[in-house]
Amino acid sequence: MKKLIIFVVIVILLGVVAYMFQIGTKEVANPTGSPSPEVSVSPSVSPTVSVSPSASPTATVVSSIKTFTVVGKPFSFTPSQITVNKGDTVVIIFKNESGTHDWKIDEFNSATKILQSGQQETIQFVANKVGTFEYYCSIGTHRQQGMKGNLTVK
Ligand SMILES: [Cu+2]
Repeated sequence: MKKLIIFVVIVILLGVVAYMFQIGTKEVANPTGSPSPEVSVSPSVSPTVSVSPSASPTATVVSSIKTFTVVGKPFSFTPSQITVNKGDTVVIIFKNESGTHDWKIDEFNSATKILQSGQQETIQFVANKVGTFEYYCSIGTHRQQGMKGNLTVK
């Protein structure tokens, strides 16, 4: 009787061990297959976020072009007062109505050629500093006789 009981216990133990071994091999085999494909998807999402900062600077940069037609004659400029904002691009269309003249402003290194009666020339410069600057005709004593004006940059 004792040999039979021991034999039955050994068979049961072997069955339990065999059952646990099967479960153990199944649990090891499963995890390696499924998780890896989900991890590799996420990195492709982030680059689309970095596009937005380039949109805002266009609103803050306000640089305008201010165009003035200045008529020169003995011995005056019309107009004799021009006002712009700092940073503006100033375009001067100088029309010489009578005599020999030019239009010159030292502080912005800008001048027309010497023009004869009836000629005109367009020049431009950037008003990059604040103040009141005199423009004038550099021919003879025309400046002293009144061929001058003021450019005010605010
Ligand atoms: Cu002149």
